[in-house]
Amino acid sequence: ITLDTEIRKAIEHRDFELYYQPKVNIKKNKIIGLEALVRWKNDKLGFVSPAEFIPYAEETGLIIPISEIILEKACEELAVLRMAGYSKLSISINISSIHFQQQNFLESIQKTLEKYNTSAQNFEIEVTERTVMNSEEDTIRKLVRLKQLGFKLSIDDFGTGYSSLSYLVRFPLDYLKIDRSFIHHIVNLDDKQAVVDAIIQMAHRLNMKVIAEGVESIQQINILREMGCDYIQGYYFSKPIPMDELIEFLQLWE
Ligand code: G
Ligand code: G
Ligand code: NA
Ligand code: MN
Repeated sequence: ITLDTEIRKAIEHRDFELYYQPKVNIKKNKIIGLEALVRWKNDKLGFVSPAEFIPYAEETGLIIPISEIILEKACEELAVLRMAGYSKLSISINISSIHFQQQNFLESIQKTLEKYNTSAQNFEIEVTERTVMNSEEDTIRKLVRLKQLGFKLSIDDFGTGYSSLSYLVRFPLDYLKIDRSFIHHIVNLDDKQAVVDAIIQMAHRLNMKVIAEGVESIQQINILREMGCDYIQGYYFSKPIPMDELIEFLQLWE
């Protein structure tokens, strides 16, 4: 009950923030984009993890106004990033399956882009396996439309759901993100290594670029580089941080 009251207040006050985590091209040692991750700090509850409040927001439908706030803040902070001189970096947004399945999902997203006078080329959309497993026709239609608008598309947390690569080939996806549970043991466990290697090779055959999530050590990077993984995301480079800190991070990186 407290959570419900507090979330509604937070929506009213647009009290959600975005933190950003860089994605690094390991062949070129270059930052190519940022993933936006929502953060909520509440007076009474402290930092509430999105792992906690997003599922609740999905159950109650509050995810719709929250998603709206997230997208608007991403547009506002994209302008900050561009002002700081970073003209090419894209921002990835995680889209909840509940939001994705809304009938007016495409219209609402386009309206927000127009409101901020920005284009889809600046953004990537991350959907989970769970999202694309629902109602195939509608999913394909929406993903194709998002691609036509200019968004890049990622399948997130790959390996944790029920999809297979042969299934994914029907969707117009640009990136496959290998879930961090596979990356975690990649240094010690040969079977994890074999799975990650196989995912990378198959994704490449299907013309997708591969992003490894949750990378925390140089040993993991070396193995992933050898396997031909394209991009890395994880604490090894940076935790998710607010946009002002991220801009400082980018300046130090160069
Ligand atoms: O960033 P963190 O590890 O705390 O995120 C926990 C979970 O919340 C992850 O599954 C992540 O995908 C999800 N999450 C984080 N930010 C967002 C967001 O902006 N939108 C949605 N739909 N999910 C998010
Ligand atoms: O579900 P999704 O992949 O969007 O969730 C991303 C979450 O993973 C973020 O909340 C972020 O805080 C977390 N994360 C990012 N990098 C690392 C990492 O290197 N290690 C761990 N354990 N978590 C990470
Ligand atoms: Na994600
Ligand atoms: Mn993920």
